[in-house]
Amino acid sequence: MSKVFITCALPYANGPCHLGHLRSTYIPADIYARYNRMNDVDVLFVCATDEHGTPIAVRAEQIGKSPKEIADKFHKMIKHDLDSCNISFDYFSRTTDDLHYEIAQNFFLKLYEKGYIYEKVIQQPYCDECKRFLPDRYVEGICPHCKGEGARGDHCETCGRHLDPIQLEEPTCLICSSTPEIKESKQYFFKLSHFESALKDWINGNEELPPNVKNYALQWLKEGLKDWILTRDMEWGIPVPLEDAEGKIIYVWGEAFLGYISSAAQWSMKENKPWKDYWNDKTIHFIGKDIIYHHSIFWPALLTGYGCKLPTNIVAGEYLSLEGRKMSTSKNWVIWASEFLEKFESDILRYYLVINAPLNRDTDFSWDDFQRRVNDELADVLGNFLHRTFTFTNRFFDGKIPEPKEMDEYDEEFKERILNIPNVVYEKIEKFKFREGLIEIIRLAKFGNKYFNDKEPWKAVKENPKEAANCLYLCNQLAKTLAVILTPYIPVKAPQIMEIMNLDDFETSKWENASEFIPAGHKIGEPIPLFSKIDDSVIEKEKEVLYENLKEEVTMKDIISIDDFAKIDLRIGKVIGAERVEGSENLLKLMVDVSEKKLQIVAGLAKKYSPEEIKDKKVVVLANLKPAKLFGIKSEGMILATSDNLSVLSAEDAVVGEKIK
Ligand code: B3M
Ligand code: ZN
Repeated sequence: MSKVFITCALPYANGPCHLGHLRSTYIPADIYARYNRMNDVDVLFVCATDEHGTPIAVRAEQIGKSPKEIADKFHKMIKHDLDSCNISFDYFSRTTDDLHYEIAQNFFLKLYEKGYIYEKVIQQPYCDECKRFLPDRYVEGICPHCKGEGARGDHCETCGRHLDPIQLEEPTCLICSSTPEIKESKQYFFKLSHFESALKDWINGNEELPPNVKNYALQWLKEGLKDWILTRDMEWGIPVPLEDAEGKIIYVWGEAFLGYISSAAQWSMKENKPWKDYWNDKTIHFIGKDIIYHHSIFWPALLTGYGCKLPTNIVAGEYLSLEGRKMSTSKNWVIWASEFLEKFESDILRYYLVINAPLNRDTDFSWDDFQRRVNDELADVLGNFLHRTFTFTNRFFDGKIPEPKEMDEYDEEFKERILNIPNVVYEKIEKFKFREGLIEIIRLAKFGNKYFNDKEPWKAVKENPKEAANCLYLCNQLAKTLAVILTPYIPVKAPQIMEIMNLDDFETSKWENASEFIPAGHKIGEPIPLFSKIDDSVIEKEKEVLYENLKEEVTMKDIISIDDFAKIDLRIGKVIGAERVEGSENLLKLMVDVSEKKLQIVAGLAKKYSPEEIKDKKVVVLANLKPAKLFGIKSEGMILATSDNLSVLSAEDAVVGEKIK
């Protein structure tokens, strides 16, 4: 039995899944996994949440939680999203798992021992306030290339370029907003440049790589490869397993790939089967197009350095826009998987996201188009064909598949197409052309409807019973064939078709049995409605809710979410020093102890309190305010007080440093 190792890009554990993720990566991979299982291929299908990296660390710091707490929350949500869409992983792990740490560290060590990782002292932004280096997203500034604002230490969203943090103009620390200095720090680099020609050979020699992956990879290779910095000075991550590397962790992209392996290794322990056999037979990575670079260049180079077989193929799904606009989670221009799947069945989502466009093309989700396809194709074509076939069989043949007799040419043509369709679809899926396979299926269902209409079995049953029998015989065969080959696409509905037909699991689960004809006389059950139409009012409502988000962008300023509130770090602080600000009637310069740190705060309270009066008071402090200068004096927080009376909020029996929630 041949084997295949199938992976999906590991979702970052800092947000739930939206339809774009499902479309580009998870649904195609799941179709491929299910299809292989039905073809007697031994499948190992794994994934995990990617739980390190600065986005999670920064977010954690901003809302006063630990990165692990955030990862826990989103791991659960993501798992739920993928389960609701019936993504049939054999194992779904996490990169914070102990085994993952071990595997990633060993991988790093082996590359180091082989000389593919070397040390180099480089210049990095350092925040003197926070007392730490500022990797990746910890620093923000102006992009040196396109002058876009809000560029991060590793990447500019405006022009899409990869950046070195010290290139940023007007850099600021994302946590305390002060201006970082440049300091030297030792880091570890991966000799990516060394693998340039090996990668060229691999990419050029790999016939199977889809054009989008191949073209991008070749373009980058043409530009020449630079060595990759593989470590960071930060806490959240996998420690570099070397003696003099304290405080350094492996860069998230230097260990996330190993999640494919560690998830498989977990599965191996559970099932007591070696995952390596799968890897060595055939390995397919399903990813989104934004990480083609990582998978076609960086990962194969790491694997080559380590001495491991390279993946067989990389399948990259392109972007999904929403109602013609780029999806944006920050602008809430997005449809979350969980919200969608609460209202609509997962199979119709799978159907729509596959039939909508080929995987290697950007495409758009629109509510109207979704409704049209569900109503016209699933309900009117497929659903209708199945329903009339089953209803007529019950009404005129006592629920038994009739005996065929002397088929005419039309019957023979139809029969031929039924016998052929599994091969047609097989060839498409083999080439990752999932949409094309599905189109062929719908085309044949359409033909089935036409055949049914032309044969008019409701008339024929009285006038020419043989013709009616042939018609229903063949229509039932098609119904069964469709059920089998639709299983990878719509894994909930397809078995329901089988159930109606009283066909057991054996028949359903094997592709090769897809067009094995059911014997005449087999009794089927009563039909149940499988695909219902979506009402206009449902779509109108969805559009209304979605388009509200565009308005909210302008009007929502006054309303904050609980997450926004959680960003506000309110604490009890004790005023330990107070003096008037010279030249100002309003301002007091205070030193406030919030236990972890002492904040210098310039407060407009001088008209109400003298320095002596406010000293030793326990007050409520906003402790994570962006520092600013007032009267030329740095102010690092805010004391809460009423706006007219200037009465300071105090809590004398609270503990200094206590958080307010
Ligand atoms: N966590 C998600 C992304 O960039 C990233 C994938 C890792 S795959 C090893 O889409
Ligand atoms: Zn830029």
